[in-house]
Amino acid sequence: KPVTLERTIALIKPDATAAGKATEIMQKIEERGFRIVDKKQFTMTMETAKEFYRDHVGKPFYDELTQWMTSEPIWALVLEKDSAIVSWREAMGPTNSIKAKEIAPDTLRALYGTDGSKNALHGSDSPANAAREITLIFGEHRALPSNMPSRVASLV
Ligand code: DGI
Repeated sequence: KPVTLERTIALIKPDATAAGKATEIMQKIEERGFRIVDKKQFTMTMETAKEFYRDHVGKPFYDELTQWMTSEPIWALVLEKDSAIVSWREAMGPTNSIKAKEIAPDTLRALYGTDGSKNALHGSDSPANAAREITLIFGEHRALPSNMPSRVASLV
């Protein structure tokens, strides 16, 4: 089956960032075959958090999630790899870090996550959301892999 070079976004959330784990996590990301195309540490504004998590408006955990994600510095990374979107979600493991520790102990949420809501890492869940999230945090120029014709054309 042919593979496609993709980009996705990873966020190292407040729990893992405050615990001083960002550098170690970036090493593990590279060990797992991802190229870190760009990275930055910043504190997310509530305006950005509301756009980032717009698919979750109205869910019971939405207010707690957006408050937490804007409360402390985080890291954002643009990751590139063949099938990066699915591959990064597999590397993170289950959403609930307690469950991850039980059923997928070698995943990054098992290793670095706190609980069912504070789970150390974010990864985009679809190509459309990967492009939307990268554009929101880094700008449109980071959204597409460097080998894509549309990007090459835009640089001519
Ligand atoms: O794509 P994921 O991050 O794995 O999960 P998601 O997009 O469904 O949810 C976004 C984040 O919201 C997730 O990383 C942690 C939090 N969350 C998701 N489901 C629940 C939750 N938090 C609580 N407290 N309870 C939930 O059921």
